[in-house]
Amino acid sequence: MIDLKSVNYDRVLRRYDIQMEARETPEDIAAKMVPQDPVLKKIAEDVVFMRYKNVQDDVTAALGTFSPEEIIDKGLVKGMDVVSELYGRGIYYLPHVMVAADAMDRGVKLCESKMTGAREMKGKVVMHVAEGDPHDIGKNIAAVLLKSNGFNVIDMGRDVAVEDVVQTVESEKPQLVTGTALMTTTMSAFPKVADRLQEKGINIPFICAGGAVNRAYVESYPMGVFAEKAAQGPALANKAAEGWDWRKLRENWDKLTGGA
Ligand code: B12
Repeated sequence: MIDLKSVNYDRVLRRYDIQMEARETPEDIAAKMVPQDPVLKKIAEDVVFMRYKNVQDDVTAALGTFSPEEIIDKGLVKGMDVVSELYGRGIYYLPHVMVAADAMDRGVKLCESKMTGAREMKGKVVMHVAEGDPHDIGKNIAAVLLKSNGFNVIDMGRDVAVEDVVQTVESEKPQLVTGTALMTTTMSAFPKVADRLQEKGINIPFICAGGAVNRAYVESYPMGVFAEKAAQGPALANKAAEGWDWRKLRENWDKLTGGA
């Protein structure tokens, strides 16, 4: 029997960091995660603190110094990373997340309109979010980066049925297909898509991303090539357009993506 009078509760609380977490405010957490550069920091904070009215002006000001791709990757996405952390800790709730996502979306759209990337099409990509999954923020960012890098993107949106993905790949004949899944209940759609495509004799790389999946899972079914960040998309897509198959992309994954 434990003698409860002899337990030092301060030590228990300290050990699990409960006291510290309870005291941390969104501002404290954001300060540790947002970029150091003052211009990018302001943009990340616009997303974290849902200042959607400021995003337009702050992104416009940043466009003088940073490329649209940098503003997305090092400012807007960093802000959304903080929002994810706050939501995960139960400090933010779904309404916060939705307003923050709207702020990010405004910034992404403005960046997209300023992108001057190569307009000559390198290849075609079919993108989707897994069946049953509504989380399309990351897929939308990846789509913007692929478009700005000269890919013709067929964006099927979110919650896309396995058979619809297969039919679209069959009719559009892309060099690459991508899937995003943030929920453990939806990631099992990926091996189904891969199996159905293989049954039809289609063997193109299938880039799979989103918080629910990791490299080991994605490489456990044919055609799967993992991506951790939207910014890794163009490097993988460039090679797929050059004719690399999914096995070669997997072998050279660290080199192409900078590891993860
Ligand atoms: C935003 C959000 C929502 C929004 C989604 C809005 C939208 N339009 O996307 C809303 C409010 C709608 C929502 C709803 C729900 N959500 Co939610 N949500 C989130 C949250 C907070 C952030 C996700 C996000 O956008 N992250 C930022 C983006 C940028 O990240 P990302 O998509 O992963 O993309 C990155 C990479 O994966 C990659 N990437 C993605 N796609 C692609 C594609 C290519 C080609 C490439 C190269 C790269 C790439 O690039 C991006 C970074 O550079 C997460 C928490 C978390 N920690 O992730 C929960 C989370 C995903 N949600 C969760 C849940 C459970 C739900 C709900 C079921 C909640 C509920 N009880 O109702 C509902 C869904 C109901 C339904 N079935 O319809 C869980 C999933 C748990 C699980 N493991 O299954 C999470 C993890 C929260 C949690 N900790 O419990 N959610």
